[in-house]
Amino acid sequence: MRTINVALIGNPNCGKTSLFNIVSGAREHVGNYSGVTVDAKAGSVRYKNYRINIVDLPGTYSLASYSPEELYVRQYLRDETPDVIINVVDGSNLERNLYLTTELIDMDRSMVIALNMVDELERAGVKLDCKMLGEMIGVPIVPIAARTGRGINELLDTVIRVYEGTDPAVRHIHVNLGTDIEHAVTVLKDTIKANPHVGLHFSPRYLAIKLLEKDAEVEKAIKALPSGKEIIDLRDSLLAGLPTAADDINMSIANAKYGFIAGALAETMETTKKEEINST
Ligand code: GDP
Ligand code: K
Ligand code: MG
Repeated sequence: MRTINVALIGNPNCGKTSLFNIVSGAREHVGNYSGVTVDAKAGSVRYKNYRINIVDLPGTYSLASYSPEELYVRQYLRDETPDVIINVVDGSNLERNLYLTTELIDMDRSMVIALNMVDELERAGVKLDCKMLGEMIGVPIVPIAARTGRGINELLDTVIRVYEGTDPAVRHIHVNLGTDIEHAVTVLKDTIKANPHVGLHFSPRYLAIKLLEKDAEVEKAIKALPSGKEIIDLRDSLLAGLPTAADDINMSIANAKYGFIAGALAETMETTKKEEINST
């Protein structure tokens, strides 16, 4: 039997633990995230010809290095390199949840989106074309309701297809960050790629974006490498050459990502019961 190591990644309260419990048969606490314990719970399930090991990671809104949860998840992705990420998103709060997705896309990892709480979407009269949205962002999207177990087999089937490299929705895309920033990302990315000391845990594009965002942890790691200081100097001169003030670049990157999400949702999401929602 082959083994697939899967990590659940998503915002707090998107239903990761509910999904973990229903897949692995565990009975971990479900509810509002306390934000106190930062750890991972591991479980396992036999499905078809596979043993699927599954890890429930702390909830996080982004993969910056500001909170202990963010650092923990990022460290996990660096050190444990799961075969497939299940990015759990709360379907009733897509715009916000998909921000983390754009950061995972930067990382270029094997990934499936579990679009959770479809029951709530349906109750609100929201129609989402998961297939089209998945094709637009290059990640297969499976609608689920973790609380009831709806869609779980389809989710596991998709994990297997992504692992085996046979899912038709998988495609590597770039969220376009605008001409100026894209130019800086490309120059920095190529320099990172050319440095043989940079490890392969994270994609060069992800590292380039994090350096432009002045991510303290990534900066420290790159600086410690042979010729790493040259990469940081290049980053500084690229930032100085941008029309955007260095302090505003994080905002520009975030805006570009939110713009991408809004555009994708505008084409794939439809609210059919507007009146009803407004009158309740
Ligand atoms: P986590 O913080 O990501 O681990 O999320 P939890 O699994 O603890 O779930 C957060 C809340 O969402 C709990 O109240 C769950 O009962 C609820 N929840 C989880 N899955 C679903 C679902 O499919 N539908 C609905 N309506 N609620 C859900
Ligand atoms: K809820
Ligand atoms: Mg949880």
